[in-house]
Amino acid sequence: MKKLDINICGVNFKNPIVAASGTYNFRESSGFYDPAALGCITTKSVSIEPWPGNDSPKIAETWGGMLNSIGLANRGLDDYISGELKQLKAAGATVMASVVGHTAEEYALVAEGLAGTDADLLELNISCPNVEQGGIAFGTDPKIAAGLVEGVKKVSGKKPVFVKLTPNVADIAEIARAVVFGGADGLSLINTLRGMRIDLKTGAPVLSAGSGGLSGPAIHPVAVYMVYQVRRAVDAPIIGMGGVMTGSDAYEMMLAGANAVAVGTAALVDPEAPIRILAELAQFY
Ligand code: RRO
Repeated sequence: MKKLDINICGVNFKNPIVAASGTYNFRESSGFYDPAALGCITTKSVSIEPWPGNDSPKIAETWGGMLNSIGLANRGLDDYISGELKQLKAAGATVMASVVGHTAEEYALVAEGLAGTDADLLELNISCPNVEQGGIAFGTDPKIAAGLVEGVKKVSGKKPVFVKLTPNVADIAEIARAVVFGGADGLSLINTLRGMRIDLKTGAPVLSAGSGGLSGPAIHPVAVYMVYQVRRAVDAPIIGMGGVMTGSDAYEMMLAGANAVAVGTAALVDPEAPIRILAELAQFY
């Protein structure tokens, strides 16, 4: 296989395929493939204190995808550093730690806590659609988004800081420009699109939280379009994601302007999908 390694903000990625946040879990996923075989593993968003998440049902199926409303369930920063981060680094993986908070100060606290660890990059998740406080509330206003990044960059040391963007805005390029102005080193896009399903028997939403985030092949053309728009707005490296199911989808994302491509929902259908997609992508080079 031709060498596919790339350098993103000074970090070596063995290849351009990345595990998307929230869809990789060391305990389960490492039984299916070696995490060091991918370009990078993005871990589930972590907050300073444990976050319980939403009640079930948290998943609903749709044509061409799924809705989730996990609600940021995670065990907090200390558990992450001594657990999954340590395990992934011991396995030789390149790790992007996804960061979240209820407030801008909480994002900065998590980033500060990660600055001294061997996480390779940070990803600020300002686009989770499933929480009332934090997440998407920071990613839909350019000034608030830029200010949050600025605060994180003051304490994140040498770690490259990516920002994960939401598609639930009128102009994603405007948010991209704002966070790069605030100091972002790179961008990840797109997070999920807000959606809802209704139970025909009860007339009530299927998900306990009401709405959720739509992912999967249904959103792929939206993601390609948004990567294309953002590529024309900023020079920063882009990790493109959204419904990538095959190597062709990944290559299309690269043609739209992504430097690397993350696989999410495909790995929930088939845990080995990222490795298959990598082999398929290699056929294009
Ligand atoms: O945990 C979630 O509900 C979640 C997150 Br943090 C996110 O960024 N995107 C998503 O679809 N779900």
